[in-house]
This record gives sequence, structure tokens and C-alpha cells, in this order.
Amino acid sequence: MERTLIIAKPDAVQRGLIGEIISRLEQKGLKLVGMKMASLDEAMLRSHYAEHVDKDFYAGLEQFMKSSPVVLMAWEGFECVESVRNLVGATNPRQADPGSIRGDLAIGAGRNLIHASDSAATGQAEVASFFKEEELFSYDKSEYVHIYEDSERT
Ligand code: IDP
Ligand code: MG
Repeated sequence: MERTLIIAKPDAVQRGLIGEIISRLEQKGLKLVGMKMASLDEAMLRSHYAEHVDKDFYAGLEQFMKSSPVVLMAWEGFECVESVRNLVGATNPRQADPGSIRGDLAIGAGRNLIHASDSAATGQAEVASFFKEEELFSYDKSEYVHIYEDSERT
């Protein structure tokens, strides 16, 4: 099953929006398979944001991401990367659709509350880089049936 990494960024922690973020993903019907709090260091951030390290905003981004602990989550579900990116909204919260997490709750691109993996391959890789195998859980979830691919065929 497809997986995605969510990081509730320092602004989500500081603003008390961790529960709101979890709630929106839970209500979509996705399955939480791993969660922990962590302080991200420079090496982790340079690796996670490798595509952005040369950009103007990177120094500020790294400083911000180190400014408080974050909450790391692994979520699972049928094509969950697509679902979660839509729930999260555009990178610039002012352009994010109303109803999305960023569209409803944030204003600045540098304080957009949440990281979400951007492809199925990235989701697998990011979950593996932030979670040990024993920190990820496999379990049945009763209402999970509605997000299986099978439901699109009936
Ligand atoms: P994403 O988080 O929507 O995938 P990316 O383009 O991958 O967006 O950028 C990664 C992160 O870098 C953003 O979530 C945001 O925190 C930060 N960022 C991107 N563009 C800007 C910018 O123009 N100013 C400040 N921070 C930015
Ligand atoms: Mg990105």
C-alpha cells in the first residue's frame, strides 16, 4: 500500500495545530502507521530538502525547521500521496484552495505548516529515511475498506 511522509512543521507545533492536521488526514480515511516527535538536524534537513539546498530560501528554511521539534507521521492508503497533497494544498498558502490545510490555516510560503511527500517513490523513500522498520505498524482498520482500490471497481 502506498505511503506518504507528513511532517507537522515547527509552526504547526507552535500554533497547536498538530491535532487539526491529524484530524483532517484521519477523516479522509487514511491509516496512520507511524508517528513520533523529533528535532531535525542540519544533516537530516539537507538530505530531506536536497532539491532546495541551493535556493535562496534554504538557509531560512533550515533555521525554521530547527526552531522547535516537529511531528513525523507515516500515513498509508490507496494512492495516498495524491489524496494528501490535495488535502495539504499548494506550497504558497495564499494560493492554496480553501478547504485545504494550508489554504485554511496558513499565509506565508515559509510557514506552511506541513510537509507531504510528492510522489509514491518519494513517499516510500521519505518514510524509510525517517522511520525504522520497528517504528512502523501493520494493523487492520475497520473503516479502511473504503479506500481500497477495489472500491473503484464495484
Ligand atoms: P512543498 O512543501 O509544497 O512540496 P517545495 O517546493 O518542495 O514545496 O518546497 C519545500 C518547502 O520549502 C516548502 O514547503 C516551504 O517550507 C519552503 N519554501 C518553498 N518555496 C519557498 C519560498 O518561496 N519562500 C520560503 N520558503 C519556501
Ligand atoms: Mg516538496
